[in-house]
Amino acid sequence: MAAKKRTSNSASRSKTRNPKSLVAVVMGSQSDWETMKHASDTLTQFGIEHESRVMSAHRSPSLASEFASNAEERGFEVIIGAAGGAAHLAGVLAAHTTLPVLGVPMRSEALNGLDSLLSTVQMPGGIPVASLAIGKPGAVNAALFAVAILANSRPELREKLHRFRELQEQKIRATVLS
Ligand code: RP5
Repeated sequence: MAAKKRTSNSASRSKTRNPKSLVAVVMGSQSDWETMKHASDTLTQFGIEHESRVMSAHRSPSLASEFASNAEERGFEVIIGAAGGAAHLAGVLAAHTTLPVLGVPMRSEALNGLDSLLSTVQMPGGIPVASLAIGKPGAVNAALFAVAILANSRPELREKLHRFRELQEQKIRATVLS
């Protein structure tokens, strides 16, 4: 419980720490942070300023719509939206911005994330959400996808991405099974 509280505070603090954040990591509940911390950690690994926030499409709808409406003006270039159940946060964020929105379905208790996946991926035509995998792999890949988007106009970031892939492959080539 204490760890959860710290997580929430650190997510809130990041808002004030990073006035020039390029990526917003938005999640529907504090309970999503354990998973979405992997997105934040991956962005940090690439040296990308970002802001992690909790806001909900159904529990704080005004906050979610306000945040997405102002995101472009605030300098964000990508929004990652994570939610579990039929919460549909990424779709709601996407409805209020033309920035790319990357959706991460959270693993849910009742349906193991299938509900989250469908509510994120099945966007009706006209308002796109790029949907990633359920849970931690989706969180990591959302961050890597954000890096790839930002790298289109930042050659140094493209270089980091190439290096990341090279190291990843080297690790696999070096794997010895005993
Ligand atoms: C969604 O409901 C959140 O994204 C979370 O994954 C799920 C459960 O939230 P809590 O009841 O744990 O706050 O809105």
